[in-house]
Amino acid sequence: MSGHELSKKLFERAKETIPGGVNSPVRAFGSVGGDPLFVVRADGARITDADGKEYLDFVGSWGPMLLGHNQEGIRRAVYEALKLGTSFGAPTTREIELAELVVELVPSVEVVRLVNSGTEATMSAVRLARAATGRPRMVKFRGGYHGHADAFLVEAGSGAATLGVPSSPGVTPGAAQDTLVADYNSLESVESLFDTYPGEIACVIVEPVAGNMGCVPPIEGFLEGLREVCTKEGAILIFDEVMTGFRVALGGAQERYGVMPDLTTLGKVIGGGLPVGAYGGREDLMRQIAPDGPVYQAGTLSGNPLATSGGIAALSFLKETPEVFETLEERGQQLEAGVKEIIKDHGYPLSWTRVGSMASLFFTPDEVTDWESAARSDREAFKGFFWGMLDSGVYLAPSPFEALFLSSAHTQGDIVEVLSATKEVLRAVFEGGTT
Ligand code: KE4
Repeated sequence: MSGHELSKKLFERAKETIPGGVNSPVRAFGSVGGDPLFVVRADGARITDADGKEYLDFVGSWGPMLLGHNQEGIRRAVYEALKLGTSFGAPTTREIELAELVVELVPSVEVVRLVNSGTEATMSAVRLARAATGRPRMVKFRGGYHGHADAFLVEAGSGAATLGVPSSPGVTPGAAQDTLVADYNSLESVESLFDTYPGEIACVIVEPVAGNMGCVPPIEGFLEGLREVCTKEGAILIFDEVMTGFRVALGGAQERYGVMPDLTTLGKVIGGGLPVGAYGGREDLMRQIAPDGPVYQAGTLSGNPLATSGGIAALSFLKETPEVFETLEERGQQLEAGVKEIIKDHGYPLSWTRVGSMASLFFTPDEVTDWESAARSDREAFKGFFWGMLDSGVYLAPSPFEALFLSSAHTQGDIVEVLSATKEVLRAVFEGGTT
């Protein structure tokens, strides 16, 4: 942890005026201790901190940086947009272009509304589902994270799980009472809720690949089962693809697994690093959103010309260069093979999951299929691993309940580098070796 003096000073200063010194809790290194790094620039697969140290980055801004940092096409597009102004509060052609790209690329989306974050997308999608069905209740999954709207902060994942206080103060019983919690990968737990609350459940919202309890893939038949039970029960199936969208396939998890939700929420990659979220899906549902219909949702900066220029550049690049996904898969396979070899050769109590370019190393030997199994992770061992990797120049998410993200900017050499560091650091963590 030595050598981060300037970050330390900046953190002390930040804490004077910002809660916890950060604008999003998971950045505060709460579950790994120590002070967060202040990042001053990023290029490709690397970030540079305030003390001038460079790191191989596997956080990727928590998902948006699928093409690596400071990607030329995105940079140029935003620069050109900047010359024309920053926000008009009026319709712009870029909003049409981005909406048309989303409709073209995401199989189930017929109509889409742009917003500013994943949270806005998910809260709006649930409001729409409740309006369209006239039902009050929502089903989410233990360890699932869908942003910080009140109704979601019930046994949430990501930062909420990291903080160990999944149900946040300030969320009133009224806001939480209509949130029902099932277990990820357990169709039975979902069916039981529908049996208990017949005719009351408006929607099921699911991360089709869970990424906020670590990366937890759907087991065979889980997504298909959710589709069937929602269709049978007349409930809306919402795929929260804020993390998986445009990442696990060009068309997201719904393309990868061939299961079509009624509504999809998007974020992260859709903005190319600029603040863009979106929700969309069946036209008969989306036409109920104001001003077409009565379901109100709005936003001063929604569809912002700078943000949409970043998103258009990112999605256009992916559309025109689909081989990027082959590169991402190759890197993922290279990393996976190396990690699995280390685990096998040394018998470490670890398990590994991966879907495309999102993955997790869990500090538990048991297979992770849901929150309960993820929560068995050895937090102290993870903490030692995190700091050992950071001291080795590798920047991982500062939480055992986050995914690691590969980008198309990560080279084969970068994967060799991170595997070498992983081997040394795990030896130190589990065998007391020196790193
Ligand atoms: P935002 O409001 O943070 O843009 O999106 C919320 C959200 C919704 N749905 C899913 C599946 C998500 O992963 C997220 C946000 N993910 C976290 C990382 N696990 C964001 C990082 C943070 O909170 O700072």
